[in-house]
Amino acid sequence: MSDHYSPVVEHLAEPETAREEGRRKMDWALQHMPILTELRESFVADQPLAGEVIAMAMHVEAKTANLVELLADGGAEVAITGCNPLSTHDDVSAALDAHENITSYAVRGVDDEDYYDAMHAVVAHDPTITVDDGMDMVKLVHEEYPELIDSIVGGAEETTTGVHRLRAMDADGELQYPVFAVNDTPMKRLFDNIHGTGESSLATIAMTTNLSFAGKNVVVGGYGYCGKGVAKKAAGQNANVIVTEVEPRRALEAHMEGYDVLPMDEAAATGDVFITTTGNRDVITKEHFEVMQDGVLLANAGHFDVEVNLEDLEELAVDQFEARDGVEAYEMADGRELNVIAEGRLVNLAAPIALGHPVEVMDQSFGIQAVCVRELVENSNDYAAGVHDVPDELDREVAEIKLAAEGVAYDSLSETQREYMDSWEHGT
Ligand code: RBV
Repeated sequence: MSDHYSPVVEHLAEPETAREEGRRKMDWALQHMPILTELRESFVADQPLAGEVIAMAMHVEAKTANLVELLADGGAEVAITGCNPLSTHDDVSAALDAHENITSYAVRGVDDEDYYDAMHAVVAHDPTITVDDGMDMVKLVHEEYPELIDSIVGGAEETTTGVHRLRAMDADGELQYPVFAVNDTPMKRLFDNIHGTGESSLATIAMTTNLSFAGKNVVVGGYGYCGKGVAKKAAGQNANVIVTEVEPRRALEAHMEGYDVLPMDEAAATGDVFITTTGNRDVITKEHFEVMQDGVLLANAGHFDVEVNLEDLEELAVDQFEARDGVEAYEMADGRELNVIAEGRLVNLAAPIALGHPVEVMDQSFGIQAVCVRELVENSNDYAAGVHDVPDELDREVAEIKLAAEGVAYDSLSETQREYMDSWEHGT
């Protein structure tokens, strides 16, 4: 047991039972995480993170917990809290906190004050490394604990929105330590963002509402990696997919994929289900709510809860009630009811029954996280302050572990082929 103050244990009626349940969830996930399992062997043997203190703000559930334990078993002291007030699983948080080198401050459903108190409590451990999903920890350190920056070797960022914010911070000359853009690696983005977001968002909406996508008009806001996944999987469940976009090439890509592409002003009137994935604010606002059909479902799969403008919706509503667990119905003056899932927070993690992305894809994302943290410690002098792409050999290392675990064999280039590819002199 760790002797640090951990609010999750105080919060639980039966901490011991919760710890056991949290551990059971972690064990199940780990059986399907061959990358973390393989990395664990070398992390335990080599202790690459000995002496490091890692501050994390991530979705505290079973898969993340296995990453946290891997980092701790690699020699680090880890302090963690949530990166969304609704995504924490308290039993997992308690199980993690029982590890002697881990303190978990994450508690589900906390108010803003407790949420930020937990962030401060994590930073009070004097981190040498930060691991974020959304950049909150980097922001807090820079704004309120600049004295820590000199001893921080670097950070790693999980998600599109976090990388976007970090690049903006870097462009302003404000980012004062190196941070790896984990999100932007092939091993993360082509799997987690596409398959993970697509599958878990749709599964969560289906389970939360007990409704089908078949034959419905599903409006996908944004055709980035996440939007592509949501559109593809919705089409696979026999929905008629409508995409909205602001970027001409992405709009064209969606069109050529066979989806309807419409401005949100038009899509609003025909959609049955709306899923936003843009990373921007005000994707669905007052004028859209005014023309929507009775009974629509509104969900957000972007990192922050600003895509569906709930203030506008509250202003229009004459009544509001919980229609089901995780579904809030807003009644309009003309009698229409618009249903918001999981308070407009990222639906695949914040709905009451949400489990986050499937285990297999998180194994990949967290495998990249782990090798990035190792890289920061081993080669810290190679990285100046700023956002860094993850070295390709690290991404390949993780891909190779995964392919071996899946029993997938693949070819390699012969010397002649390699020479051919490297040469500009060959022609007709
Ligand atoms: N994500 N985490 C989970 N731990 O279950 N599911 C999704 C989990 C991450 C995903 O990598 C994405 O980039 C981020 O959550 C958005 O906050």
